[in-house]
Amino acid sequence: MVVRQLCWNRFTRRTLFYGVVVLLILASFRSKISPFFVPSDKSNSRLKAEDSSPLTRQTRAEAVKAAFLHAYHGYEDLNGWGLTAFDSLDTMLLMGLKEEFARAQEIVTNADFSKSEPEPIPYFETVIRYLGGLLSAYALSKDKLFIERAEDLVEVLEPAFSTKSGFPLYSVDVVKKQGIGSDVGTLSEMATLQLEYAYLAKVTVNVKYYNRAAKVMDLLAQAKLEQTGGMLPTRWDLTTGQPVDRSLADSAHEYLLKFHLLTGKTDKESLKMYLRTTTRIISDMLYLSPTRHLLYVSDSFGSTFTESAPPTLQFEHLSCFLPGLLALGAHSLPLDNLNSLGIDLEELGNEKLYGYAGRGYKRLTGYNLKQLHMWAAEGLAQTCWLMYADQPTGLGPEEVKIKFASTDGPWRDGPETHLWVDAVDKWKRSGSRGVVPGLAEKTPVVYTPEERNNGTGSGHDYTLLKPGHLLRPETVESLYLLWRITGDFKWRDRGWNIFEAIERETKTDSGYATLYSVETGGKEERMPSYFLAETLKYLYLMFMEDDPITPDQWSFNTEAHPLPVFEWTQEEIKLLNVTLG
Ligand code: DMJ
Repeated sequence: MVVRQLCWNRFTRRTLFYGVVVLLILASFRSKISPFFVPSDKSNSRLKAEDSSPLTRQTRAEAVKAAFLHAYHGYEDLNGWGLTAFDSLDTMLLMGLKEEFARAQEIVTNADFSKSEPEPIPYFETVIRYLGGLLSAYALSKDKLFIERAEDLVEVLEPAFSTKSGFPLYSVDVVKKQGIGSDVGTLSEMATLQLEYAYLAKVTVNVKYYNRAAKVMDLLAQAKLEQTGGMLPTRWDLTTGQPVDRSLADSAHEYLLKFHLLTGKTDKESLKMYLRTTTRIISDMLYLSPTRHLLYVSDSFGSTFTESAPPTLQFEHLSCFLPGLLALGAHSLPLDNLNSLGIDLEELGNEKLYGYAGRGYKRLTGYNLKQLHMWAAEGLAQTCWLMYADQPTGLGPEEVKIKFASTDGPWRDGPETHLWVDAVDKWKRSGSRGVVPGLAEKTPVVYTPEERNNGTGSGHDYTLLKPGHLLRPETVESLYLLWRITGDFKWRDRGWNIFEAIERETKTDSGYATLYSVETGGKEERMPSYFLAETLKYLYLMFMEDDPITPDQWSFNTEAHPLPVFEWTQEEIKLLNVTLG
């Protein structure tokens, strides 16, 4: 899993004739459809003139809002501080839910961060949910209460930084004021704080907060990554600040791009790290399934540093943030002209240093990188959506295992290669005819109960490893971003189908419930706060009339709390000692 430990897709084409007709139609009302819709390149332009009517969109947005209200009465808590209220603040502001917001403000005002139940509190979850929620509420309301409480919270979290390296520990005992955790940290849990601390530093002009974010970025930039070809691995030594394994799973990767975007594209190191990560993913971790040719992302056994490392074939729901992230990068960065930023991809991947992985960097220089990233984003997003559409419930499983025709490869560079980039190379060499590998439109295959029971169904080239559905946001997050970035209505329609399935399959008298199985249903008594903070927010923004959260002006933290893009002023650069890479 290239999981965000917590994952991107799109493209096709039409004839020039249809393209022109559709674009003319779109041009007449595009500001209403997608305020920052940018016509994509031609491979990306299968735009359907099948937009739902404004009335339908409005009805859909209202339906999502009603779901939010219903869910808000079901409640999950963490730390005993009212997690759902904190995590839901900005969704309420975006939905215009004044009464609920006022009540949640009370909870924020009265929360006592010096006590918690249970003890100790997880650092990462507290940052992305509570701190992210407070900061986003401030950005949208300008109510200083949220900044005051954010500072109170950050103070309570300080003991997490009692490490030699400057990476935080796993958790904090807020009563004893002690950081708690093992000497080995997990990437996402120790390197997903940079957006929140940088924005807090911007608003308060407090160097302490800026240093926390900058230190983590510096540590990542200085890590010795020869063994992983420039990619950040999962487990790190919290004393030395260096990686201790080669496994490539994780999603603190998301913050590499988003930190660069949040800080007005001024930090070059984060951009370079993002380019290394995505080059490694695209060159070595994207595969095609054997029969339907679904594009998926998978970790490798051991290290992908060597040519022979086969993929684990595991594909997780958590990885489905990747198509959205790739699309966002392709939309926001001059990937087709990195020279304009003084960046040379081949140099970034120095073959001498990175060995086999270095060759991947060289290989990608032969492509229009913006286009390649968008292809990857589209193909992956289609697979993420199919994982939903293939199931009788219409909801996606937590994890699948992709089937493989032969267990011993070849995984790459052979005639039967399953590595996506090999297939794209071959397609390109043969004149780029037809659809890009992994991007052909797929039809969902839903097995009948008999086929499931007798194991006679055919068409799915995967089996369910973890069949539950956890109301997670990653797939709708990517569908939302693909819709906003490409303007292709199919992504939004797919989002609506998912919302309908949520309503049909998971609604309870008091909220919404996770499912034991996407095949047979069966509700568990659990409704995670991210369902309100993320899943319903992305769905709502997809349908609301004028989505104010434009990707050029806002950056979502990993819990979908939007923070406004900013640039450091000269004075702040001096006061905070900001280094602009
Ligand atoms: C959320 O808390 C965040 O999206 C996090 O980054 C990953 N896990 C959950 C949702 O699946």
